[in-house]
Amino acid sequence: MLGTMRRFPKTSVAGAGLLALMLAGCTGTANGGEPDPKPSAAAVEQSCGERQQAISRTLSSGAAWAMCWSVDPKLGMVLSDITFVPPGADAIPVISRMSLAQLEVPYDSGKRLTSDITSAGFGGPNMHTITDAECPAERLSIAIPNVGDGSKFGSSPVREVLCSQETDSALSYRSGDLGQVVAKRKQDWQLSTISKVGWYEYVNQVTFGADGSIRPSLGATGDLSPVDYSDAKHGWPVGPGDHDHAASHSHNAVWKIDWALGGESGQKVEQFDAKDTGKLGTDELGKASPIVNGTLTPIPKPASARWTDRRWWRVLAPGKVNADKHPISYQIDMAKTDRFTFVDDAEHHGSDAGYDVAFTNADECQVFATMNRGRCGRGVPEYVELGKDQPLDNVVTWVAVGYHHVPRDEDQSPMEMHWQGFNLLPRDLTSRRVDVPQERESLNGKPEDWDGQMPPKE
Ligand SMILES: [Cu+2]
Repeated sequence: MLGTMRRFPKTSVAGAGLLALMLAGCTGTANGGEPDPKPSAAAVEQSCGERQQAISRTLSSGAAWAMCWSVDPKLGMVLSDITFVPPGADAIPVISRMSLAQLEVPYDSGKRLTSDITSAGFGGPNMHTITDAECPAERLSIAIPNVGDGSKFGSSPVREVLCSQETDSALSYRSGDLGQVVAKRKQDWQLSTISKVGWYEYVNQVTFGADGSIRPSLGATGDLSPVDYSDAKHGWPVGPGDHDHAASHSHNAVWKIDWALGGESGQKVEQFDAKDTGKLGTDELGKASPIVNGTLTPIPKPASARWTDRRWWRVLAPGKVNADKHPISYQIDMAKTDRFTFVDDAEHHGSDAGYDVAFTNADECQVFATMNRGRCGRGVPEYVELGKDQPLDNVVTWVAVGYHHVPRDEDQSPMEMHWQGFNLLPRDLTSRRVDVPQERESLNGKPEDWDGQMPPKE
């Protein structure tokens, strides 16, 4: 299944060079040209730094993912130099580094607040060894220091902590037009670790799709806090009768994504909105449907933003285009979120300091979403404020996703896993889907002659 093995250094310069090669020569492969029913991406093995390990996987589309993984005492699983390789094309650097950046858990009773990344940490002893029971797939080992980063005290036993699993991910496409059904299922590649903080056990997972999509997500299981019981207004009865109200609480998470699209810098950010005007159309087909106006608004400097219906953002590399001459980009799609403002942000910047996404320029000192140390700012609102006069160039995206957990009887015991996360979707990374079936080789844009079924006339 694997093609030729290629190595390239992790420097962005080399990555950008390969990307340029891909863009110059991609028209004959992934983006139209010679029919290749089962294209296979060249396997790329990343050259990773100290305390990092290279991993890669070729999926059902023939595309491959390659990256380095490591475990930070506080951040837990860190993925870096994430590269996507469409079948038959060269590697596209996508993300320099991504991880969780904070998890704050405020209880509705007002009696408990934890900042699980900065106070406890997802790495070190809190990152638990996994077995066949949690991960009946490939389990990868790495040295996990018992104390801090292991450089001064304690030992660093090598333990199996990373679950690397390919999963069936349902239907990729089906189309019965043009006289022949083409259909294909797809695979995902899931990387996950388990960290125990207090009574909760968190699954920190990133899912890489065969289509180039990336889904960071956080799952919570374990047990309800045995010391956080409240009343009907602030909890839910989980024992017999109207007693034992387990306190409701929020799992408020922020992820940090440092982009590598088109190289380390030269990236831009745009916000898409589609406004329903409520007015009916007036074209030759008649007044069929309300006009919805789509707009792209540049976000030129560090800023935070709120999500609303039909809104998404994208990070693009204006200097790098696909074979259709569209700039390559990734779309940030918010999924379900219980919007929040970190308690730490509210205390320092007021109750309206919350955000769903924020965009800043990369700064190695800006590690955590709150409780950050150093002169670069305490948290995301300060990063935005401090950098607001510098044009966005080496873009970092902070994505906030909250989950308000009202306990239920089924949470005992153990608690059924609940999930929160968001999606990163390739937008024009390639000029067409990465695995065009042979039957659709000639289709890119508005068909000149469409032999298939047309929609019924009203
Ligand atoms: Cu919970």
